[in-house]
Amino acid sequence: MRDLAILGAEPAFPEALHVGRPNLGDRERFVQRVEDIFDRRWLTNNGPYVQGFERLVAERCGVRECIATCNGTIALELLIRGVGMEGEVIVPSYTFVATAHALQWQGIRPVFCDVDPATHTLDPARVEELITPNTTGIVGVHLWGNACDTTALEAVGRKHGIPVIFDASHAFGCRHQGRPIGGFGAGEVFSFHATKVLNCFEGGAILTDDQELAEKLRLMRNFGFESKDNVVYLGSNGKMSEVSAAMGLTSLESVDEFVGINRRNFELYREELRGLTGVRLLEPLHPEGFNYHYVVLEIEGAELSRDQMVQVLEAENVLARRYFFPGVHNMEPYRSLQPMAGLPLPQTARLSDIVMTLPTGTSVGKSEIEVIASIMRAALCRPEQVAEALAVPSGDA
Ligand code: T4K
Repeated sequence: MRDLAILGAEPAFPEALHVGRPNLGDRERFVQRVEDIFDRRWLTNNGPYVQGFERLVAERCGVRECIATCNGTIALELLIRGVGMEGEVIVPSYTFVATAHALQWQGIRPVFCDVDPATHTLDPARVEELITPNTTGIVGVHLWGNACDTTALEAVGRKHGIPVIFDASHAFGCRHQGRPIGGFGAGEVFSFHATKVLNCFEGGAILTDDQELAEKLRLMRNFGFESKDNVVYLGSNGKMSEVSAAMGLTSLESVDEFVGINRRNFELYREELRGLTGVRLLEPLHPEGFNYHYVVLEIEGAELSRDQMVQVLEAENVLARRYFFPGVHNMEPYRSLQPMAGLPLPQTARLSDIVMTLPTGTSVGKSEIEVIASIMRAALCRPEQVAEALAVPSGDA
């Protein structure tokens, strides 16, 4: 059996394995594009690379309009404002903090809703219970690339006359109900951050079929300028730069390959982790239309807790992450502003305690996955010894 670093052995990996290590496309193609940007001295403000990137993303998602932005958070802020949300908006707490910040930043109160334990996405029945006269919208998150129950959420939205939008930051390349994610609700937002399946260094996009909304969003993205010297709308600066679009175009050329590698990794993890008591791999809702960008484990009923397992792996230089611990409602400013927000969130609390994500992507292969699984297996074979060596007390989360 493998010796463990936590028990004094050398770490299994000399260099850290990350969750979110960027997938890089063809270096030459990217450099050519950057040379071209230099030659033409057009660096940002709706340049040709941004326009080309928008066209290709819209085409791929089968959506009329794509508005590229400097990151996913700004894209969310613009879309939230663009569809007229204010007052209170229902949102999961089990997400990356940016989903809620995009609301709070504009003085909108995020009302935290629990998630479905099977999919980790908004539970439509719980959403309905939280609607008040002040509710002006719903923001669903396609967490890990698993689509929300869009039909049920949109039905709730229609019933109460409020818009539903989706934070699809994790879901580029995923499908739902036979079509690509990007075209659901009043609009959807992608993140193209370095750690995402499609990467622009920093970047994001809003997708919508509503041309009037798209026009408004384009104004909002560029300070409200309709033409030179003519500001017709309250706006911000959400523009994507040409170099980010060049990276996006380069990533787009390789994204199917990245997804193929992610899928292979996912299947290897499934094989290697089979039979480990208390270790459950979250399966995709739609295996054929999934980007496999996150390898998500639930550690529950095992001889070691999730936190202990993360520590064991960290000692081996495997930087597993506790996404999305501890739930946004437990972070500031929400913890102070809404101290009771956690009461109706039992699934969020549970998932925050048991979920961890493992490294995948192009910098991880069969040998790394075999070693990671063997570390977990070895730790679970001698839980008392491991627990003793760790700072945190043993538990069975
Ligand atoms: N909504 C959702 C549901 C989201 O998940 C996100 C972002 C957003 C909205 C907002 O979209 P953006 O405004 O970011 O476009 C990371 C990302 O920064 C963040 O984009 C992402 N979600 C989130 C899930 O993950 P951190 O704070 O965990 O990042 P960090 O710095 O710890 O990096 C993650 C790992 O990746 C580290 O182990 C280091 C490694 N890494 C990172 C970068 C940037 C590299 O190896 N190379 C790199 O260049 O948030």
